[in-house]
Amino acid sequence: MASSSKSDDWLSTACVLCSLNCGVKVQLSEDGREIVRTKGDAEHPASEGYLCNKASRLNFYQNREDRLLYPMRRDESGRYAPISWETAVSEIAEKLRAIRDTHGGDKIFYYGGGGQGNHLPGAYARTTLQSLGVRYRSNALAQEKTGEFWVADRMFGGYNHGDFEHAEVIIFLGKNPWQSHGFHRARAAIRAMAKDPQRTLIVIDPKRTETADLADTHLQVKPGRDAWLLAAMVATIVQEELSDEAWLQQHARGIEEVKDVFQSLDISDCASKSGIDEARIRSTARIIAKAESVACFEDLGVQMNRHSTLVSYLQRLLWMLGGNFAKPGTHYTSNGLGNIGAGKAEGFSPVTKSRIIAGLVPCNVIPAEVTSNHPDHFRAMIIESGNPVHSLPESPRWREAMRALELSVVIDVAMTETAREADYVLPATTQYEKAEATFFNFEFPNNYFHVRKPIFAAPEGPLDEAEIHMRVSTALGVVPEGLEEELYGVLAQEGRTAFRDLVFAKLAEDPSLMAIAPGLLYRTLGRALPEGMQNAAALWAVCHQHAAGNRVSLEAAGISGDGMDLGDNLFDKIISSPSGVITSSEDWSDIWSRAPEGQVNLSLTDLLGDIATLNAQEPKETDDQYPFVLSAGERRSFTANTIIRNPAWRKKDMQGALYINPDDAARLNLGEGSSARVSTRRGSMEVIVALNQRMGRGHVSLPNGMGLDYPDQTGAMRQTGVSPNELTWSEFADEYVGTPWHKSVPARIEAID
Ligand SMILES: Nc1nc2c(c(=O)[nH]1)N[C@H]1C(S)=C(S)[C@@H](COP(=O)(O)OP(=O)(O)OC[C@H]3O[C@@H](n4cnc5c(=O)[nH]c(N)nc54)[C@H](O)[C@@H]3O)O[C@H]1N2
Ligand SMILES: Nc1nc2c(c(=O)[nH]1)N[C@H]1C(S)=C(S)[C@@H](COP(=O)(O)OP(=O)(O)OC[C@H]3O[C@@H](n4cnc5c(=O)[nH]c(N)nc54)[C@H](O)[C@@H]3O)O[C@H]1N2
Ligand code: SF4
Ligand SMILES: [Mo]
Repeated sequence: MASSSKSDDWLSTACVLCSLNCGVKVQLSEDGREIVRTKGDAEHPASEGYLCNKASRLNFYQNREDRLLYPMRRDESGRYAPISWETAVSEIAEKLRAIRDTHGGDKIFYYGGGGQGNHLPGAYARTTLQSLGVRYRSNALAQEKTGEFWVADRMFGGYNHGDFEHAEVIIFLGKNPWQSHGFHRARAAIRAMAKDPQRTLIVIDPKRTETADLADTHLQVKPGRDAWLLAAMVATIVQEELSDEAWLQQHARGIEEVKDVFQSLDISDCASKSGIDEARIRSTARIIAKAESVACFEDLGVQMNRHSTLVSYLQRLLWMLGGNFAKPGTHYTSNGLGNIGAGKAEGFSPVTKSRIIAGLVPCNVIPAEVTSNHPDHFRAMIIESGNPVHSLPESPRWREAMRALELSVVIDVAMTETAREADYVLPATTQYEKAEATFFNFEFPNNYFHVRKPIFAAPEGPLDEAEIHMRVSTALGVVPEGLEEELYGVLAQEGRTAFRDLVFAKLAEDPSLMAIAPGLLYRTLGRALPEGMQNAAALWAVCHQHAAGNRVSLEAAGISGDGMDLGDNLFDKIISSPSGVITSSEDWSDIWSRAPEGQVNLSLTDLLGDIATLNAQEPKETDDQYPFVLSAGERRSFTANTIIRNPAWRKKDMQGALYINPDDAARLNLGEGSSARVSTRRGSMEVIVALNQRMGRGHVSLPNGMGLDYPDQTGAMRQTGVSPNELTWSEFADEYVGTPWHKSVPARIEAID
């Protein structure tokens, strides 16, 4: 890394290593090619200057030996060779058209929509997808959050978040925010919770995490047994009559059905199955029931685990019985641009008939939707900003599915594990070479949006995803000739209002143009935006859509305008605010307008039916052959999915060790740094062992995002650590939404001499 900086200029951007996208200020090297200094951006409305340890390593994302610079095509021998954009686009369009014409556009599957920092490609992909009549799509949300989205949507009419900063009782359920964040300024906020004697921090996790170290109560549940623990807590509140009846009468419906089920639950049976003492469960439930305010965060420890959708429901009942919704310090649904987390169930996938939530096919069934002989199986796949061969369950089966496709196209910045199985690989500009943004904004009462300017010029070769999609659509013949020039001409000569009138008139005349609208905006409005901001053009449409239904919250945030000027003013405000801007200001009472019929719906009958069976179920995660529970894919201080591939970015845990309790290790003759074999029903991998007192006996963990190839000094590919999904399998998943049970995989550990 170069050491001298270009100047004293601090450029505003955002960290792209987790969903929070904290505001970052960076200084570049004199040649303008490297990030040499980073600091938190105090002007950012949500992160307010905060950064975690990872942001200082962002240069490893931008500057990489494995950067894709040319479109690549796989030849018969399996090797990849560079081809021109013209060849790539025309061949891909030709093949897509043939599949659509012979089998239908619904046989072309899209996996993408953005990773942790880039959701604009998701908007531009519509240009290709709607041109082809693509119907089915998915992304990583459908292997973690769809169960939670679905439950939240049925109960509250939207995805809910907690007001952790102001809650009296904070619950982290299968969540280690010390390492994984998930809400803004997490480490600072957790420290403040721990220090304040008026507040109670409860952590539910089989592992003694860094977050648990700071907790008042750590419930070390047996891995995979959260359903029993939570059911026992809810039953305590019901049976001891601790719920807030007056509030529930006013704001909720279905309480009687809920009480009926929990009234007859055997709490001591649930307690013994969960591994937590009944008296402790009862006393913790009383603290939660009696608190002025409670906020809870569930994450992968339960979402990628047994009973995951049920647990998403149970934890909500736990705090709902105390009325912890739509009040400061409790939970809310937020109002943001875009609508990530709108978890409606919308039909089923064509082959396996799996439930589609939020428009996303469950990730675990995608390979089966490809390799089947069913007439409706997927025949082509476009994958963008995702690395599913590595990140989804059962990598071997994914590789097989990729090779079974008639056409596979990957759009990425690097030659990933997924790219290496594709027919064509198209190089995209990085998130620091184009204007970018995410829709992961869940703040309340003030919500914000942040568009970042690029900080680097793109090298020759890679293109913005918007340009790629527009070229493919043009080759598909769906872009009317002359339209782009006509629109741009009006914009350049007559200005934005005339442009807007013309755009909406054209759309009214021919609604099929909606399909290519994002790409057209990129090519027209984008060209007229301030330098570097072209990729933000699609947001203009998003702003108009948002403005149409949110005048009050926009005006309260200081954004106004007559009629349709409101959308333009919102857009202009966003693109001229380098550190982000508040786009919504609401009151707690506004939350009720989003709730179904103005009330919370407590009674989800399918899940209540499951609760009634908990006493009859005998949980058993392990057996003689696989006696350990493996948590496959833990967040650690230097993991960030597969966003950075160079192993040198890590300052600790370079190999991504298997964490194991020292007593277990001794029994297996394993010492610090020794090699072991981890085997599951699906596969077997060699790992390096690290003794770790935080792990309970019988519980081991492997980090997330490891096992990536990266060239060493000689250019030879080297793999660091192991990829957890060589060990997982597709069917080991939630019955409602297919979220995989990665956090309780039965495993065997053996020493290697
Ligand atoms: N450093 C870092 N931060 C990240 C990421 C990253 O890769 N690295 N990725 C981001 C992404 S995409 C996500 S989705 C989030 C995920 O963030 P988290 O969900 O917090 O991350 P994990 O470490 O996967 O799992 C959380 C906890 O679940 C616990 N757990 C395991 N089994 C059980 C169980 O049976 N019951 C309970 N109650 N807990 C259990 C684990 O011990 C662990 O402490 O992190 C985000 N932040
Ligand atoms: N066993 C196990 N598996 C897991 C998990 C686990 O806990 N255990 N965690 C899961 C979770 S929660 C998640 S969210 C997923 C994440 O898995 P994925 O959704 O596959 O996401 P990333 O690893 O973030 O991959 C993002 C891809 O985008 C590429 N990229 C970066 N910038 C750009 C850009 O500007 N344009 C384009 N086109 N591409 C870009 C990166 O190179 C990378 O290939 O992993 C999941 N997999
Ligand atoms: S919490 Fe850390 S990794 Fe996440 S965006 Fe902020 S600085 Fe980046
Ligand atoms: Mo995730």
